Amino acid sequence: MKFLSYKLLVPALAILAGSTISGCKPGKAGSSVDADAAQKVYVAPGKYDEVYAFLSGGFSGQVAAYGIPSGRLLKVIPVFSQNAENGYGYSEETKPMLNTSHGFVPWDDSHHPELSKTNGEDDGRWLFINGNNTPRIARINLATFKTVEILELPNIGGNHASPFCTENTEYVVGNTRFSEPLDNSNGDVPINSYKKNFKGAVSFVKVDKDKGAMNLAFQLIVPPFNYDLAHAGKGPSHDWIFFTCYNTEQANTLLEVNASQRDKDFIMAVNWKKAEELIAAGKGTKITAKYAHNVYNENTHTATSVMETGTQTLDVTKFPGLVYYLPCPKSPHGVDVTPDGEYMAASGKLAAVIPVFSFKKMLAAIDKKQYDGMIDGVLPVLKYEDVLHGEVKKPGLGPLHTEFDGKGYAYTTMFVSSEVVKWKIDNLEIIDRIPSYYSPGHLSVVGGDSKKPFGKYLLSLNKITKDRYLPTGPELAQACQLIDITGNKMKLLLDFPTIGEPHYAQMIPAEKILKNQVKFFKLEENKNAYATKSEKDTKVVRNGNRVDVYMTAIRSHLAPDNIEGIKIGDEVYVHVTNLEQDWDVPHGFAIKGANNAELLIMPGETCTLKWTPGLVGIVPYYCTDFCSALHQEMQGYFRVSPAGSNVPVKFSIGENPVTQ
Ligand SMILES: [Cu+2]
Repeated sequence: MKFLSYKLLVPALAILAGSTISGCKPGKAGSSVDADAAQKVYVAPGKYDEVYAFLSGGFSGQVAAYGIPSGRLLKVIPVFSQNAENGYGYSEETKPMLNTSHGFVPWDDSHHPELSKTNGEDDGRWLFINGNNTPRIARINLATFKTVEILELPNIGGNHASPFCTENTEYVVGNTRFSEPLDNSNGDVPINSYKKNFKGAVSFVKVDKDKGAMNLAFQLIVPPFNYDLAHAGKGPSHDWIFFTCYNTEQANTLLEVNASQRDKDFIMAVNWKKAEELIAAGKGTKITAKYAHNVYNENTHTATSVMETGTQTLDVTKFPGLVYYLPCPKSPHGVDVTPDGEYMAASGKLAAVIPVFSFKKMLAAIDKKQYDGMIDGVLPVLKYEDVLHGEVKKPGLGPLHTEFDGKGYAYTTMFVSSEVVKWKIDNLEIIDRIPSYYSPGHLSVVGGDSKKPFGKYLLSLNKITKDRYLPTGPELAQACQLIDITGNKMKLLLDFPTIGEPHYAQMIPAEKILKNQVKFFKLEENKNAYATKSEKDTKVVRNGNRVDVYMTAIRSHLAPDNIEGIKIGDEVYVHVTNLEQDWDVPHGFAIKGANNAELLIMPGETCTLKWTPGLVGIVPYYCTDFCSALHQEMQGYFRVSPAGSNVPVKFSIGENPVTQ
């Protein structure tokens, strides 16, 4: 690193950073709301919202579902973090979901929700989301709003460019933010040997078209840049997927400065169809790799975790025609493909323009083989002018991410100048700009990354909310702003706070989700190994110091409700089956002093709480979910005796005690 350049750059970056907080703060924050805004977001009591918004929780590791336009929080869906609200990651059935090659990882960072697509349109079946820290991709079933699969990705660090899906969800991808030595190589190398020993890896995860089941089909080994975001082509560009690359300088320290040296970084265009053909033709190299594959079975209501041992790879330097690089102004964040699949808008967060690339021109440039150089001597870099559709001039400061409304317009967030800018795709003219409070990262238009955007609403996902809400100590809620994009001018409708960081969101018309909703789990289909399908089958079974309690819950009692013969030193597994067969009747379960957690059990489901009693005495347990008028009566007692005591196992409810 040249120290001189560092000194020169720092003041410029400081100015950019400073302007985030004060310089570009739009004045009179609340004044730009139209008189009819309240009417446009008012959803009358008892009425449904028009749109679902799925927001990542960022550092909370979760996803939250909101109703739009009201901004009402509908549900937090636990994914990569244990969740006290429903016992996800605490119950014996769900603990395996958080297993990784590093062991149990109970808290991650979730960034990009991605709806599954059919023919380039959101189909409302699944929502994918990336675990950023310990690299993983999760799949949520939108019929149950439960996380049903988590696949770890080997060979990468920071699964940021993920999980973007191809036009028919053939694949979801994950690309590395932190290039690192491959898992099967000796990673005990000097960090400053970065250029020699570090690699990038792009994961292609195959998605079963009917069941949604994921498996790691192959990885492309690519140069050790930092990869930020991606989007797949559609229509004419169906076979391609595009990734933004920054730190093409390949710096390993002080990236703030050292990764901003070059005037242009790259968009990496990958011909995934060709990669798929090469793998099918046996051209892949199998390498060892350890990664967890966790599946939640919706019949057993139980997750299992399997450790995979290898993956197929293709070294892109050995297969001409797999990847091409498009020069792109400084440190691009988003790369977003227009609904017709013809243009790719990139957003260089340190760039003064928004470059828009032409897919047609890209193919022509590839045909002509007039390159602007090679990476690693073999990977072609195309000429900027040859592939450019044009530049959106003076869009604002810090363009980050673009989505589309299907009417020929694009919307881009400006992080530094805190605004959303609307521009026209064909002539690249700026049509409108609206302040955002403050520092928006991603934005989301309903269906805005699909082939047929629904449009109507735009969410600006904001990092800083100083002065927008009542103060809550040092930590303030991050937030969304809902913007009406039906007219020529954008109109601010609503602010609402979110869980964690609303890093990115996807929005979909509610009808596409509503039609598949599961209202309860059928008891007769419950295949949980410890399910108890009627009260007469409840029991307590001792096997050495393991005690299994087969319990049922129904309004308004737990059966059995008197249990004796538990001893200090026992490991007690309480398997609670909720016998209800109706919508919206969960039961809860809690034991005094249980160190693990509590449970929340859906109708027809079985959940297990592991409890290690610590004190001799009487220990109450009860239902924690207010289920009925006599919810407060829904309780029971354990009797805990000293280790080695002779108190027999005995369990009962009501007038008909049963003993074993
Ligand atoms: Cu209850």
